Amino acid sequence: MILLSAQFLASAETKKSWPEPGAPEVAFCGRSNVGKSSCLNALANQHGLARVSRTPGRTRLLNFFDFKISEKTRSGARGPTHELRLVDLPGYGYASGPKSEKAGWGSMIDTFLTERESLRALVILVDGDLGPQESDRAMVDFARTLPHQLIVVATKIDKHSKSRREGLLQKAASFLKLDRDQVLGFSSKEKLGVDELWHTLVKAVGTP
Ligand SMILES: Nc1nc2c(ncn2[C@@H]2O[C@H](COP(=O)(O)OP(=O)(O)OP(=O)(O)O)[C@@H](O)[C@H]2O)c(=O)[nH]1
Ligand SMILES: [Mg+2]
Repeated sequence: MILLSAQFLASAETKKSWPEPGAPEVAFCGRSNVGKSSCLNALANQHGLARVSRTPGRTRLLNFFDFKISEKTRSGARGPTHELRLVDLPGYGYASGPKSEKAGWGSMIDTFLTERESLRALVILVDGDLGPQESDRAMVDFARTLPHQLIVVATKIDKHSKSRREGLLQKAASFLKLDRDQVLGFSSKEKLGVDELWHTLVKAVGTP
């Protein structure tokens, strides 16, 4: 894949403030601190597009980013171009913070996932170091009820030796009741899985 452009479009909280539908959208969801914003930055091949933090709960709004990407032909030339809008969501399962605010985030994510007409796919990121949690399994089960493509990304696999990664990904898939090939290993730190994820995203939104 050849990245042509990546830019921030808008932040939104309520349905009223969502940007007008444009390119097909992919929502990035997962527990706080799992590496959603870092994953978007890796896809954008830049550090500062989405805000990353060691403190969980950094992303508090829906953040929309517009991407243009071209496929690479066998000879390395530019193939068909795709436009995608990737949406960085606040994390679920953030333990601290006021209850009312937590409920607000939950409904902000829920409303977006169930009511956004231009949404085509859902990336659920799970911590490939820690392994998927009960909240991730619940999220995957919820995602199965939606009419969107589902992609699971296991982040931070750089924390494990190469020889252990395949076993971890198999375990994650079976815990989430998915086929092994539905789980992609990823590392923002070492830029592992970036091209594979791009191919999967383009396929999932099915743009010509
Ligand atoms: N080793 C390693 N650390 C990572 C990776 N991806 C993210 N991190 C670290 O994990 C922490 C959280 O990353 P974020 O990208 O901010 O996570 P997030 O899911 O967007 O978090 P919230 O916005 O709080 O929900 C940061 O300290 C990152 O540097 C990775 O692939 N490998
Ligand atoms: Mg974030």
